[in-house]
Amino acid sequence: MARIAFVTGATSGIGWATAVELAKNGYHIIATGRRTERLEELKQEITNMPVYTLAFDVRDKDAVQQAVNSLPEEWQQIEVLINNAGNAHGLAPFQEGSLEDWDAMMDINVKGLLYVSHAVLPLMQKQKKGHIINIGSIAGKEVYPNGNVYCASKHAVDAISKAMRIDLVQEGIKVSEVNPGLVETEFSEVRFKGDTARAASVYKGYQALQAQDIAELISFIVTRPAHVNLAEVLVLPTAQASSTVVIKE
Ligand code: NDP
Ligand code: 8X3
Repeated sequence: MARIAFVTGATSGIGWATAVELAKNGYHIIATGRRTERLEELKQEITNMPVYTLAFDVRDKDAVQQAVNSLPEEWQQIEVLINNAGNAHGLAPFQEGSLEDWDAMMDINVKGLLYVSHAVLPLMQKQKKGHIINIGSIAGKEVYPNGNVYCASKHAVDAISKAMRIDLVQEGIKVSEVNPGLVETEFSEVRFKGDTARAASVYKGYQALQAQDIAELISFIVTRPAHVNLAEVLVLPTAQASSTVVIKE
């Protein structure tokens, strides 16, 4: 029977690399995100396994449910859910924070993850098995200057992951949390609202993690034997020791 992985935020960065890597490991891929042209490009790139695309905004709970309901029968037995869609919006002191940015981070990183999980879970419950991987962050373990609401959103992902693991263990569903440090993706371009020079400076002077590093880690986690759950992993570039300690040339 086909092994199916549902990946949110598959249009770039960690999600894209994870979709490609899981396909290499024999998974049929449900790739999701808002940018339909990117979803088409991903479909072209993954030639070894079937890919089904769903375009929706994770903030829209009705759209999330409709997208999952629209899956053809042969795509409904989802074994792996990668809750990856998310971003930071802004990097400002709390007292200068933008309500729009705060809404975006809480709505996407926290509520979006809840909506997708809520929609996909019944499909796993029917099978009495499944594996949910939530992409948290070092920002869910520490708070750093100006990180305030992004850190809060990732602390929420940390709490939700622990809570899911406790409640879903009786359903035979594994829950894992992957918490990366600095990964060079479109993340900083989004955080700095298209300021590419500022975004590039985040990754200068040291070797940042690449999306592929996280994809390989996720692939390792989902391919462990049935009795093994890698519950939580913190993965950092070698030059990074904490949110605020990064050794740059
Ligand atoms: P990218 O910006 O490259 O990718 C973000 C992905 O999230 C895109 O595919 C985007 O798709 C999707 N997304 C964003 N908003 C929405 C939305 N409203 N609805 C649906 N999809 C959405 O960043 P990364 O790959 O780095 O980020 C992936 C995850 O990793 C995030 O949760 C991030 O917080 C986390 N992370 C990143 C780190 C880093 O340093 N890069 C470190 C630690 C954690 P689209 O725009 O097409 O909708
Ligand atoms: C992304 C890493 O350090 O920008 O979660 O918060 S960081």
